[in-house]
Amino acid sequence: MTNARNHRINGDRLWDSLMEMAKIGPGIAGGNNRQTLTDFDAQGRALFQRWCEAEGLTMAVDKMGTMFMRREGTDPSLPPVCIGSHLDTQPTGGKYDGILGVLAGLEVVRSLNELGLKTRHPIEVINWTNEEGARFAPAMMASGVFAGMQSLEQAYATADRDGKTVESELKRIGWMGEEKVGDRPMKAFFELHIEQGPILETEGVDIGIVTHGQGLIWLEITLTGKESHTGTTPMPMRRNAGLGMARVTELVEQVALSHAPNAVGAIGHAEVYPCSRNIIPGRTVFTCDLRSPDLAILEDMEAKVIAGATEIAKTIGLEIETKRVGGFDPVTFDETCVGQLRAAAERLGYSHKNLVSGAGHDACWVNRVVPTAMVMCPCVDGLSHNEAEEIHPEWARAGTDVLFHAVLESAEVMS
Ligand code: HGY
Ligand code: MN
Ligand code: MN
Repeated sequence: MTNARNHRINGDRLWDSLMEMAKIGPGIAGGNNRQTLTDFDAQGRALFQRWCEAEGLTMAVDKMGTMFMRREGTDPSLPPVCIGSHLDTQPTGGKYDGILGVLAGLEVVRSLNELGLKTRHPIEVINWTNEEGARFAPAMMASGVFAGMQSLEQAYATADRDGKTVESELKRIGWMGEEKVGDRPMKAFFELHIEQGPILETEGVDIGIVTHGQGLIWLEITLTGKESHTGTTPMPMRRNAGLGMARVTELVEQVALSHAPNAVGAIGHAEVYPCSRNIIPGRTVFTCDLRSPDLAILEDMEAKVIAGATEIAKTIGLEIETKRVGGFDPVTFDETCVGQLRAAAERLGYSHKNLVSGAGHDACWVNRVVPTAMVMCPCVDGLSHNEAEEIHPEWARAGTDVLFHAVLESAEVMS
């Protein structure tokens, strides 16, 4: 390790960039609504591209629109050390979920340039398309195609509620690249992300070293009953798909609690048809979000929800259809990369603890094809996927410092 031990990133510059990016795709309550492949997403991409090119980076874009912003190393034949996350947000998202990880990568490059440091390996800062999966399921879509978890054709054909497809929207905003997805060599991938949970803040710890990520299943259920008048249809004659959804919502809660504390479950996406005040819902479509760090528990939860929902449908006289629309097994991150992050936190004097990520991240998929690890910083009240999501500047600075030093190590900084 060279004397780079004293180098620090510029936390004020990072914070200014976060606030600048937050102006694009404003939400209605102080957060962001910069959903993937919208015009706001395109504006955010263009700003990120301008900032990177001002630092001398060159851009490559693959067929899923993922952006690879490259800083050459002294030996261009070596695979790059990559840093990244996502600039797309939830419809009622915060200013930091994903964005911190991308702009922290840019800050690492800005600091390298400012300090005049060279690295043997190239460095690439990545903005993965459609991490959130809110507009187009599943989540972590582009990194999933990159890791071979779904085909480009499947991703391209995915449509949003208005019937617009990933392919048509990528073309429309002008971000469909030429490069085959998954072709790019990488030495390692590091992602900085807010914790999106309460542990670090509650325990007063600066840094989370993410050793594992919990697994996820998105189980979409369609219940079909019969639309009829809410006033005239006698109760015993009703086939109420809305009632079915309500009972499955409670079922998911009970199944998750039966595996406490290593399981969580909820239904966040729900569509009621025809959604008229005086028509009994004939059809409901909703997604059960089931998670656990333990694969056996995850699969048991799915089985219990399917069995229970089938029973509920039978009792009410509904037809039921279930299908997985997303998911990934629990993740164990790469020991070498995890060690580099931990050593960086120690060298920099930041308190740190091991964490299991509760949320899914692009790193969870990339880890299947590239040595990968994550570092986390606290967030206020552990709140995320809410426009009130907040972090403190010093948390962003600490996380980016740790990322910076792990990258200096992995990319072999020259003295
Ligand atoms: O769903 C997740 O865990 C991530 O925020 N996309
Ligand atoms: Mn995220
Ligand atoms: Mn998110």
